[in-house]
Amino acid sequence: MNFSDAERAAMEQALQLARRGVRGANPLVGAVILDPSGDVLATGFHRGAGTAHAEADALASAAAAGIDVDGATMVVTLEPCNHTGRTGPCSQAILRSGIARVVYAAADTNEDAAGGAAALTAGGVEAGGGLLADESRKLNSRWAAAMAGRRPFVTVKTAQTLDGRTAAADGTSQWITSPEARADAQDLRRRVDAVLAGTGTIQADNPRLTARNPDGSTAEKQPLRAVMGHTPVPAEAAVRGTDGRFVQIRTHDPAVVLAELYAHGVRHVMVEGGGTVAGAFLRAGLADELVAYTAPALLGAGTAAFAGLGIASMARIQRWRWDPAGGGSAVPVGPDLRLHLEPIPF
Ligand code: AOF
Ligand code: ZN
Repeated sequence: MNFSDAERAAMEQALQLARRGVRGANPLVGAVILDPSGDVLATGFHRGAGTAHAEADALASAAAAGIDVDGATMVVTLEPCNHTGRTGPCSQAILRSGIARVVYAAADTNEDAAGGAAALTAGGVEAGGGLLADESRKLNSRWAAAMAGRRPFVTVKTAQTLDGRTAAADGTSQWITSPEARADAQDLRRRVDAVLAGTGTIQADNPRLTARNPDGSTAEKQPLRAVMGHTPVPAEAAVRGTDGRFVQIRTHDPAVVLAELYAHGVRHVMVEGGGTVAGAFLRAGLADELVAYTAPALLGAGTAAFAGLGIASMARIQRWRWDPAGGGSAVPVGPDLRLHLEPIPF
């Protein structure tokens, strides 16, 4: 398929829009609708798992503005999906809309969602991909790796002092970060499918691992609460809860944990502690992003946030880089900083 200059410019714009979404179980996707002369009619982007897809968002904003998209072109950074997941298939929404042509960047490699381009073509819409495909793939490389590996996307989250401690030497850890930072972390819990901790954290802190609303009430959507490790979780442990959304996976191998969670339908897991479990995911190369709430406070001793990583020599140091997408690389939250990092592929 040949692409016009207007479509190329629209794809650049769609990639910028995509970056406004929140990283996680879903790819970052942006969409721009052009009229036949190449003028922008409407734009949209995907805000994160569970919300409207970019195409549906763009169609909705056109409809809200009373704009007719009959005969228009949809420029989108990912092949439109063809499945009913948390929302309906974009391929069908586009067919219903009267859009005449769809230009996308990268193909959708999620086997559940694939087939959108073929469905559009079969429905009489001209559809073709490959425009700025590398840029789109780069934006979603970690999502694509999780998809290809049939495993959940992994966010490792810590709440630490400036010197990387998650608890003092006597075991106390409440509270290193501010109420604002803790509320922000609850926002993450409400977005993921599962929250994971090790048996050591369960014994030390007896956490609930539930998602709470800003007012402290229990959130409507609860993540699966998962514990990894061999030590049995006591019958009275808070993490067991009463809703049946609890699993203990008796292994120390992050890959086994992810396979098990994927089989439970989990597509995004947040690893929340402690240092042994976080370190194990980093060592295995199975951490897709790092969210480190960092308080301007020092302990000089105590539990290290990534103790399990245990690298002894500079030659083997694990370097990360700032991730500007998904809410910014360093964002003040109350008196603390939320640092957002991505792994450098090795
Ligand atoms: C699109 N446009 O903006 C996105 C797509 O659970 P769901 O319903 O949100 O579906 C998630 C899958 O849909 C995701 O894994 C990917 O294959 C596709 N994401 N597709 O057409 C979008 N975010
Ligand atoms: Zn879709």
